Amino acid sequence: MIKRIIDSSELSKFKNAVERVSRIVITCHKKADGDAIGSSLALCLILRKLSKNAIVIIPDQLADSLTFVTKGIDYVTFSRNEVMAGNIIRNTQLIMSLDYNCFDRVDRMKSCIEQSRVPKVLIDHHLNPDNVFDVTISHPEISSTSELVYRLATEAGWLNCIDKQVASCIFVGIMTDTGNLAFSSSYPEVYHVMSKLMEYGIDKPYLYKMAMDTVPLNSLLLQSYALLNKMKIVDDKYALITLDKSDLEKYDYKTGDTERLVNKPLSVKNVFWSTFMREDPNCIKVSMRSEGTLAVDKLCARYFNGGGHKHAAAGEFYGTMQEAVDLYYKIVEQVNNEEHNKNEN
Ligand SMILES: [Mn+2]
Repeated sequence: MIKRIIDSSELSKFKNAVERVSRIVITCHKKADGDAIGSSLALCLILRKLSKNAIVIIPDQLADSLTFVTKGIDYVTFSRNEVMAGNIIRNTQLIMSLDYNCFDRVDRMKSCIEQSRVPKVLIDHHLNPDNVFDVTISHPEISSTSELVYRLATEAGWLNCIDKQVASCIFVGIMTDTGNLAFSSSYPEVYHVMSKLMEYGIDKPYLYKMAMDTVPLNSLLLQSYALLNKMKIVDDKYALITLDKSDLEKYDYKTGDTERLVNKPLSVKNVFWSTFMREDPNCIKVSMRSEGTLAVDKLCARYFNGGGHKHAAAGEFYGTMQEAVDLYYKIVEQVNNEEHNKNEN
């Protein structure tokens, strides 16, 4: 039995908001990951079963590696058709925000959404959601937004709207956000949810292969190059990988090609903090992963205008790669001091 977690007043506000409208726009964060696209499409399909005119609008181009999730499901990419997407947002009656906690995360779609006067619903598992939503279903303790959509459908009495396609989208979202149930974010109930999803006859080996174990050749080569030539292990405990513009060009980098690269150094014995810096067109993109007590969301918030989860976070740095690396070593010093103090106490 899966425990009910959604606050009953938020749940009834959510159901009322849905019942009152026919046109619904579902949005997720830029550079959608498996959870963002999986949860958004799953909820969209559920709402369509409820005879709603629902559509997913993602801020920017979906990574090639995730297009398998969208097979047979229509959605709109804002950056590819701003006029049409803008019109849909202007004409919708309800906007849902999935897998992000503030409108800064939707890129150029932000102003469109902010200008809209229709009710806004948040369904998310990131800490500290902005206080701008009419309905806030925020559960940082839940593994993924996809799991939250499953629970929401269950608690709203919409279980009959879940079919194999919906279950597959949710399954992919949970799988990608929990490292296939390996991370600390997968507590016992996630397994219950996964087993329920399997009852819909999903093709688990296929979804695993596509979501967790398929990369384009250039991505494999870029990541191999990064590990071989651009990774530094600091004090046997921390790892830093940097890729600058010329590295990315050499390997014909496309969005998604460095997916999960930041996790790889953690497989080295004793390494419990991994940082990856990538020179994007307008900033240095910073990703961090950790194990144990080190909270990288705090580091990303404090130093890199970012955030995320305790063990998986990201941010941005405005300056040169060298300046970002210099800042990294200052943070290392500070983390070292904190580790030292902890050991003394
Ligand atoms: Mn997520």
